[in-house]
Amino acid sequence: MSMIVRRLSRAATAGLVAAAALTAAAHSAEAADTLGSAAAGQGRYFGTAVAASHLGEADYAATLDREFSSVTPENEMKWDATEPSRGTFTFTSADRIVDHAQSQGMDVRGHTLVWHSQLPSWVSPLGASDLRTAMNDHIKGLMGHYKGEIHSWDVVNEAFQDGGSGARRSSPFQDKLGDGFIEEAFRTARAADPAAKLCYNDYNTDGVNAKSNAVYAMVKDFKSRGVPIDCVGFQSHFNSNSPVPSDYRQNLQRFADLGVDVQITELDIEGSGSAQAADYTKVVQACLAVDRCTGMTVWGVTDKYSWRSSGTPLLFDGNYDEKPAYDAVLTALGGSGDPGDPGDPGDGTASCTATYTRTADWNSGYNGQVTITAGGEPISSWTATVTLPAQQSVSALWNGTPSLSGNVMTVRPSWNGALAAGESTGFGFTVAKNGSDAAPTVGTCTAS
Ligand code: G2I
Repeated sequence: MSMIVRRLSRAATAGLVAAAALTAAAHSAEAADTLGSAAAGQGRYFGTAVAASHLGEADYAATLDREFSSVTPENEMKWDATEPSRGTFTFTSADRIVDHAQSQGMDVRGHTLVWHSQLPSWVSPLGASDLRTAMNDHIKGLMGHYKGEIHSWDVVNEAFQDGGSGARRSSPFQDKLGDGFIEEAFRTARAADPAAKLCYNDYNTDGVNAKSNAVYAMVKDFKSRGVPIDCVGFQSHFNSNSPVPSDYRQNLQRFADLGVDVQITELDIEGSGSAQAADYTKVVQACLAVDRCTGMTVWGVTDKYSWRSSGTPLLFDGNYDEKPAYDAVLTALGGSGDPGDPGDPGDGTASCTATYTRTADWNSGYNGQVTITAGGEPISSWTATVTLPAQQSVSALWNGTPSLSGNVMTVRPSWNGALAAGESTGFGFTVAKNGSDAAPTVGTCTAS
């Protein structure tokens, strides 16, 4: 019952999703200086893994919203998170991510439907026929809830063993259902959401080796027998023990030549500085060299939340500052790099800053001045907010048009809206202290 309610409410928001996507498209046409917009210029998406628990952190959300055009829930769509007891689906955390992504016009990758890891404890003891039913019900329940909202699903994850054998990995599915479980999962998935691209996803398959050969043989077989598979995901977790393979591009290309899309799904590269940047460049260039490489996803926004906590493998450091690897990726994607941060000259984005000073002071009052300075582009108007301490009140304001709501004063230009890039104007005001000498707070300046 609860699932039916969620499905209806998700369908009801579809119009909003379309509107958000349009907004994002308009943004990307203006500024090719973010990962998402630069990748869009190459006909690709640029995504990141996201954890619902970090969305409330302002810098995390700001970096995510500014830079990325696709998100993958890092853990929230896994079996243990979505069906902790049989037949009872919980989508709260996954919905948070999907709703956030849609509000920003981002696409969503689904990760993952059938995997030996992060399984709830009720799955493994099931007998073969029950397990088959449970697997198909899980796929239908999860894909049904997000029908039409996920661009690509990792239908089966990591079903092959590491090492030289090319054999399937032991798992409840493999051990009880045999090789056919993968095919069955893909057929069930196609029926559950015909619009989603259905992917097989794995690691250590990034170069040509015994494991990738085994996946290659499976995909070739699926294509020849009409088993519905649309893409192969290459996780691409790299470090000094597992460097970017020299035949990465060739490997992506041979899969693409089978008639599937390829995607880089969980990219991270341990290291720092120019060496890490050079490795990221190789990966991006490999994807761009393969027509059917439709997009890339890094496995997290910031080093501080990476699953590889000590490896600093991502594009933003713990302070959300762009690393050399970020600049390398942006450049490889054909983006403008520096100077191209928001507010830099030539970025096409109207911006401004507001700074406050007290210009006069006496026992019962003071005069304040807010200086408004345009960013790297000319602006036609600006808005700034000034929040006064509770006791204080404004008795006069000049060179601006105020509107008051409680103690928050929103100020727009009177005659001084249009500013050249870098040019300043300002407004002044007189405040009655009413016993409080505290300073007002000036909010973010917005420009158009
Ligand atoms: O291991 C890296 C990735 C390999 N490919 C499949 C991915 O799904 C996998 O992601 C990682 C997540 O990044 C981790 O965040 O999968 C791990 C589990 O296999 C995730 O770690 C788990 C911790 O082990 C749990 O202790 C924790 O409760 O994350 C959970 C949720 O925070």
